[in-house]
Amino acid sequence: MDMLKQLGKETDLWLDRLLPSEDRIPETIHKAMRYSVFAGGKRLRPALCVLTYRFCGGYDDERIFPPACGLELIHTYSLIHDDLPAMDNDDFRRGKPTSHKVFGEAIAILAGDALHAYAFELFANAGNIDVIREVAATIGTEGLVGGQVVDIESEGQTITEDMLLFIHRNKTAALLRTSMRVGALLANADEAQMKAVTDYAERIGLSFQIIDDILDIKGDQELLGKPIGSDEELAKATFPRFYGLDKSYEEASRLITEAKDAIAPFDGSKVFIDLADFLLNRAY
Ligand code: GRG
Repeated sequence: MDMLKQLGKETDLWLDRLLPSEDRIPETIHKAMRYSVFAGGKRLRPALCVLTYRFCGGYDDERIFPPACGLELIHTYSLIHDDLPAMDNDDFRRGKPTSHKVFGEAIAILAGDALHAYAFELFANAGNIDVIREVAATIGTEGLVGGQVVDIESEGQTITEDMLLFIHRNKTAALLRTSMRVGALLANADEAQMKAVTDYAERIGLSFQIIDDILDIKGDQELLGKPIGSDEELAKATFPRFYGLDKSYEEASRLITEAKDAIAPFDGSKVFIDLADFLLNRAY
């Protein structure tokens, strides 16, 4: 999608500007941080943040790109830790060997920790305490960490629909939702905008993880930049495992329709409608 690619390029320029350079001491950790951040990725979270900021009336790139990059740093941190031997034990991510394969486990863990810490510096510099509170809550036990714990504990177990929804909402949808809400908060969105943005984000967020599950079964490894079939190997709690492939896609599609309906009445919503359609039918 052209719009996503363009925003991705702008985000990369900002990330390069913001991250410590590789020759700063200790070089290893700065190399490891940059390695994973610049390994690729769609830059969806910063794009959602910037687009929402503009949708809600914001116009200052200098104000929105640093916290938007902070969201990408949190996301990259979660991927590094997710791939560790103690978690999903994956060797490839974004088309390259994972951080622990290149730098060893200790540096990979620390690279995640350092990205986490630096992201909060960027959020703090945005000068809005609600942003800091919201991102912190999204990462903790009521967000990514909580979702990841249930995800790990449910491996090989009989799953219920409630568990499945809990995992997907917390592990994936929460950060997408917060990415949009950070953009809205920094543009001083009104209540109606905030509600529309939140309703839209929750639905595309859940649908995004359903499509991720489907792609892990029938996606193209080259395009995805990682081997497929790992969910099956670890007997993960996924939508296709619970509902089958066809019903999973139907559910993702239903959520995308609801997301579009939530935002459609607002001026400037076309970009989000196109994005929702792209996310439903994405191949990577
Ligand atoms: C507290 C941040 C934090 C981490 C600890 C490891 C962990 C808890 C949570 C894992 C969360 C996780 C990896 C969720 C998967 C989300 C997902 C669908 C990732 C793929 O996102 P894309 O497709 O990836 O946007 P790219 O590479 O394009 O950025």
